[in-house]
Amino acid sequence: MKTAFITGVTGQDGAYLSEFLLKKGYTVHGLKRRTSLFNTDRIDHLYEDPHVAHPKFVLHYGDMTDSTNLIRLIQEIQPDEIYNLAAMSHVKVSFDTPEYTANADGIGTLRLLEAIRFLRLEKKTRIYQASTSELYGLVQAVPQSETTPFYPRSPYAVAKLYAYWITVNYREAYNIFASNGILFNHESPIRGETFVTRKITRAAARIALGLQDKLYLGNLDAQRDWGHAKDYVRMMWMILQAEQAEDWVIATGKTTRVRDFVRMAFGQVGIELEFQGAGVDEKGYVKSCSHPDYQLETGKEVVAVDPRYFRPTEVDLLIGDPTKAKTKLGWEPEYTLDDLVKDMMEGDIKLMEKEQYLKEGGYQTLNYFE
Ligand code: NDP
Ligand code: GDR
Repeated sequence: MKTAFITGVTGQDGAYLSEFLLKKGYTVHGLKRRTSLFNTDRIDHLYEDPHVAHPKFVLHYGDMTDSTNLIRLIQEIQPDEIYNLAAMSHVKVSFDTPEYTANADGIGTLRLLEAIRFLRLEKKTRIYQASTSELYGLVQAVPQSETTPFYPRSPYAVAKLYAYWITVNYREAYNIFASNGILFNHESPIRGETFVTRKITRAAARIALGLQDKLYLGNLDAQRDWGHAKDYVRMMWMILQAEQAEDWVIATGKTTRVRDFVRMAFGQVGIELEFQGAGVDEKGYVKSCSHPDYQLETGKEVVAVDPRYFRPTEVDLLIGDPTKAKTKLGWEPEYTLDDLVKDMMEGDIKLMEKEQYLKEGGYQTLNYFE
């Protein structure tokens, strides 16, 4: 059976991909960072006691900024497939940490490719690079496909642009099976809490349960092509099983505004929202945007805009064209946006009910939001 090495194994996609590959019989090795608190919540259910003989799921300490660590691990593991999912993946945070983002997301990819070359694994090891729809940035054309020009709009996207092209270059120069998946936004109940969909579903659940009063968001008019992470990790694997290494757009082909995602999520807990407008007033102050008469508690506004969440340069419109993936690899997403919102809301309602229980028992609960 095959052996896979997943960087970013503790993240949303790393967790779903590990589950997927283990079910297929792979031995999965994952790269995790040393942190002062445990960071393995998403993969704890896959954990195997390292003392058993021939464990199928093995974690290794490491970091995308540490070449010698990556070379040593790849030498030891001798993977058939590498999935490079590790990244500082938050677009807004990349404006605060641009140099680190370039190092981890851009040069980190080079480090893996160099390890394959240096260890002479070109014929054995295939590599998947987690590229992104953020590469399209400032709209050049829609829907965005494999041939649409890139125009990155953040330090994150610029770092990922380097990673995209170095992957193509190593494929052409050294004949490495190296493919980019240009994935559009994909979400799930285990999405990071500071990405907009999860921030919304958590807040909708918390507000419905009386744990939080208000949700502050940034640009409500951005449009995203949102899919379910489970559908997208399946495609990562398909990309590495293809006959030849190529680059692939993975998307649903539909786009939705942030404000409409808000409406859908709150609708799941019986809160019908009407938006009065969005943004900040002429002095730059937060402007109310949700209708004050929502059905649970008249007179209370639940969504407002806070400019701290605006980005210095925004990506306004993403809508992908997944025709190539569908026709050449037979990929079809199983989840609709409605299914996704329901899945996320169910997850967060369960989680917040637990929190409510703790709060009623007098225990400290989460009080930090971003
Ligand atoms: P997450 O932010 O959930 O996970 C990122 C993972 O990378 C985490 O395991 C994180 O570790 C790890 N990581 C971050 N920095 C380093 C580092 N320096 N060294 C080693 N590991 C590191 O991202 P997703 O799972 O959502 O996304 C997976 C990949 O796909 C990322 O590269 C992202 O940029 C890309 N992508 C994501 C899309 C999406 O919509 N989700 C769309 C297109 C591309 P830790 O847990 O310790 O923080
Ligand atoms: P994105 O995802 O930047 O597309 O990157 P995110 O969910 O952070 O933002 C989507 C859109 O929502 C707007 N927005 C807010 N965003 C956040 N995070 N918080 C807010 O309060 C808020 N209010 C409005 C944003 O301005 C933006 O327009 C994600 C990441 O997973 C990347 O790693 C990946 O490459 C891309 O998706 C595809």
